[in-house]
Amino acid sequence: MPRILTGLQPTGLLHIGNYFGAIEPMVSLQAEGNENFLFIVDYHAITVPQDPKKLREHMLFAAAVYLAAGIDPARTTLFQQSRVPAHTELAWILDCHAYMGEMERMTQFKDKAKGKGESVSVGLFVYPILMAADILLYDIAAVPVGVDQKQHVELARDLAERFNRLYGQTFTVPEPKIRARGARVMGLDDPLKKMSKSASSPKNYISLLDDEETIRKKIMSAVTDAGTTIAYDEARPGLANLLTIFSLVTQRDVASVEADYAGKGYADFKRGLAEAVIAFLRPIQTKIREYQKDEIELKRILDTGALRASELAEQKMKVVRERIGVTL
Ligand code: ATP
Ligand code: LTN
Repeated sequence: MPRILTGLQPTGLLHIGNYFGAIEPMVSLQAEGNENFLFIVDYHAITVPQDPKKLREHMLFAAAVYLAAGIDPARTTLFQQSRVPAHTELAWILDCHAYMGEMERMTQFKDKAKGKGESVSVGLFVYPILMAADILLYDIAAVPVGVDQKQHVELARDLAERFNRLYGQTFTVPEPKIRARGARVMGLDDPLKKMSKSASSPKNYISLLDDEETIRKKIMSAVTDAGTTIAYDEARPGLANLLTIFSLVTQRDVASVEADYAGKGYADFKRGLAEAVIAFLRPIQTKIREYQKDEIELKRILDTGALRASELAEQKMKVVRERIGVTL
């Protein structure tokens, strides 16, 4: 059975880009009889300053969101990264096999370090190596991620191949799995950049928890171009993004959405989109709240996941320790 894994950072905010880029693909892959792993990357989150109390809350929120989205703990090992110490142990071993040159090419680090000067953490720099460890521990075939994470999965492939060459076959070489539509939902206020929770304005994104009025306001003020027809065109990135979102939330083809709005203008289209997004999010929001009420159950699910992940990770670490020569 092919193994699939992805991780998301525990932040208090998850947006529809995260949902369509990473969460929903995990839910559909679960239905195809794969062996799924979904984990909350708390040790990645601390590469930037975190308030400990909030981090804890965000972790439980993340777990509630995954369950609300349809992750079934019986079919997906759902766990917290820090509960499986093998992640950081393997990361150290991989640190010693990664090159400064290849790390300096990581575009996300360059983006995130911008403006931080000397005070950027070393953790942020080696972040992609911890991610490689996350993946390589479990013999993962495919990693569903948004486009922005493709370079990191490629680093994991390079490190796996390097290690296998040096020490003999140890790691499965993973493939990034990037969906055709939804892997790069763009910002509502700037359709040339991806929707991002660290955007300077909340108008950039639709949070999974936004209320109806907020969703309407954000969509009505989304940036579009001067054209008048509702037709998908890459040269009109604002409209193309809104059409993509419409199609994602309604599970309809872009062409059929266009057909509904033939002869109509932006105002009608945006109103329709806002209602479609609201209808899509409503049941998810209700479920998130329900799961959030039962902290004990959330913790129980994460405990079970950690136990299963630890067993597999420890088996792999035994081989790795032997291969590098530290086992007596
Ligand atoms: P930030 O933009 O602040 O770095 P983020 O929104 O990218 O944060 P992450 O925790 O880094 O959040 O990403 C979680 C997952 O969501 C990753 O798989 C990522 O590729 C995916 N993702 C993030 N933004 C988008 C987007 N706009 N469209 C599609 N997928 C996305
Ligand atoms: N770097 C990813 C989160 C992440 C991840 C992983 C994704 C950490 N470890 C392993 C897939 C597989 C991010 O920022 N979204």
